[in-house]
Amino acid sequence: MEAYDLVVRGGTVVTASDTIKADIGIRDGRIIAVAETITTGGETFDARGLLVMPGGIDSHVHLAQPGAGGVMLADDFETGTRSAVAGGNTTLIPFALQRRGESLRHAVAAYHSEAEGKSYCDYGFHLIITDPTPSVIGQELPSLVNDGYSSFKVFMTYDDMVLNDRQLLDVFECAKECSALVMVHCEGYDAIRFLTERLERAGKTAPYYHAASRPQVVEREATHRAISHAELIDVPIMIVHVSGREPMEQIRWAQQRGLKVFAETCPQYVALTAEDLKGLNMDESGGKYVCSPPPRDEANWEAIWEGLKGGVFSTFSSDHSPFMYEGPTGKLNPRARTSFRWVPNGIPGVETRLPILFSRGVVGGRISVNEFVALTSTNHAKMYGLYPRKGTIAPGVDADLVVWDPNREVTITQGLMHHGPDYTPYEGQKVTGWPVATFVRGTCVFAHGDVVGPLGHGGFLKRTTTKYPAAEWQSTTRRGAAVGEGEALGQ
Ligand code: DUC
Ligand code: ZN
Ligand code: ZN
Repeated sequence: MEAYDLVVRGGTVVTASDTIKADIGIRDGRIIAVAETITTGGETFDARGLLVMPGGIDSHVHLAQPGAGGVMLADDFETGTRSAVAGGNTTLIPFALQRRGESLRHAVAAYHSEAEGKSYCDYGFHLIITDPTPSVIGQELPSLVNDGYSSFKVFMTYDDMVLNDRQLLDVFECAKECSALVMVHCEGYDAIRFLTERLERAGKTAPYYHAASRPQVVEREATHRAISHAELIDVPIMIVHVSGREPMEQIRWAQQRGLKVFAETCPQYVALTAEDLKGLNMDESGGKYVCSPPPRDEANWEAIWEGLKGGVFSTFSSDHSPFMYEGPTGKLNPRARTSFRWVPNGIPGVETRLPILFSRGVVGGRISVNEFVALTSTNHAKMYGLYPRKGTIAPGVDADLVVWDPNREVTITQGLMHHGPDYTPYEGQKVTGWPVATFVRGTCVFAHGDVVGPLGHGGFLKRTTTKYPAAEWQSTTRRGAAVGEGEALGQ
């Protein structure tokens, strides 16, 4: 028997802390050796001139989820995970959405049957709590946390999902008792409704006004409210999809006070602007960019970079929430043409997350390649109970790797994508840095532009609760090695 099933040879191995030249020996889906030179071995993957990093972990994706008004997402587990591995990801954490009146167990079972046998990469589930009844809070949540669903998301807006302050506090208290992590969508429901109605009365119904109906002040207020509730209960929270300076500054303020407040941001907040929502000429093509919170402007991109560099953000996720553009369930559906309020909220991005951060961040000189790994993989594993099995390169861990060409220049276009929707909001954007191959537990699932399967290779991940004490938690998830500390990579 060969000592290894596969050796990835000659690459530059990058983790959140180190950059070294090494070979990686893999057996039975796990990394067995990381050594200067491995001479024995079965199959070889030649990684000379390339980076070898822990596969991307995207902890914020929506797959096979019903949207408002019964509109379905354009990605199920097959197409969504196909797109994910083509973008260098090896683990996703999508959501199991509880519909009001439904038991959480029932929701979780339904998502398992959507995912089983239909995933190219590994996956866990966060729970979306829309109906925190006494039995959900008292029985279902604690037992589900125990079964490996150790994080839940709550919404401060959306008719069919919003929780009031009392409900938020109940969920926060439950999370504290079971050591779960609560993810919070921070936008104020009443303010959005008020602004939406005012815009509609003035005839301002084009997709562009989606951004005007959800200004940063609405996000800032809700962010502050969520932080206050978390402080009251003394529970860690994760503020998701932070879009600009105002909410970022609230989070930084909370962190400086020692509160256990973590934060996530996404590609749309460093690569799209509200101007994109104008479309070609204030037309419906602006709907392609409708997501919540909306993209802001270039000054706010700089604020997000400040937060990424300064450690305000632990994770960079896609918030992949794909809808078709054309067709009866798309962004252009007949109702959506009457007002921005009916345009399905969300954009695809699981395949372009790594290239956008690498290009604008690492190649752009804003973050180190080690920080890139921390923000796209390691910190997701740490925050959501998968570390060290996932999120790093070391003997004994799962052989989840992305082999990356740091110099490849690509123009993002729909024709390159492997996802379900009929467009990418990043069409025409030029990036430097692109995945060459993706390995999930030692199996090559993507190479040189093609998804090579096997479908069904991905399995469910039972996640633990995060046991780091707050201070250590913050210091281990805030950043990887800073620019200059790692190897320069000749860029
Ligand atoms: N919130 C999300 O987290 N994803 C998509 C849309 C939204 O509002
Ligand atoms: Zn959200
Ligand atoms: Zn989302």
